[in-house]
Amino acid sequence: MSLYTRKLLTLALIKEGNKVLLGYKKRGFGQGRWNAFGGKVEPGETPEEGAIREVREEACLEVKGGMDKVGELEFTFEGDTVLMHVMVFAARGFTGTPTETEEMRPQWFNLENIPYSQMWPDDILWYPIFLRGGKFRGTFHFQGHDTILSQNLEEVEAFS
Ligand code: 6OG
Repeated sequence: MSLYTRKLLTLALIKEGNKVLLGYKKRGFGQGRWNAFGGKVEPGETPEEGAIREVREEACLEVKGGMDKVGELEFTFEGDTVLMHVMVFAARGFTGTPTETEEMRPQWFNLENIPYSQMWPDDILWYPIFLRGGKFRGTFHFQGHDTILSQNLEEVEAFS
């Protein structure tokens, strides 16, 4: 029996050529950090549908051609019974121009210039796997929002 309450969330990665699109989170969880787009999966939608909706709501882009699942992450925080189960997707394509919303300020970053010091501390560990086309599964246990107390990260061939 798990003592954790699981919450299903998404993270949508948008890469084009040698750039990735990140959003500066203006409010809510992870405020003040650059992150991919995402949020809670709503009742009646699949995680992929949720990720596509979040890209629309937070970056004003329309995903085209669907998304590939590239990662599964689980986050827990010392003293907190919530387990965040984050499904990570990569858009196959998109249309539109990234536009600032109430929640996010989107900006393209060159792959050599990803602002890891202003991102969640787990990102620097798994982005390299994603950027070379790999898939990954990871668990991270945090103290506060800045310190990873324990972690496990593996590259996987596929998700079962
Ligand atoms: P809203 O509360 O905005 O959804 N998220 C994380 N992303 C990264 N890269 N690292 C973490 O390490 C994260 N924890 C949560 C999932 C929160 C958004 O933040 C992501 C969601 O996309 C702890 O609805």
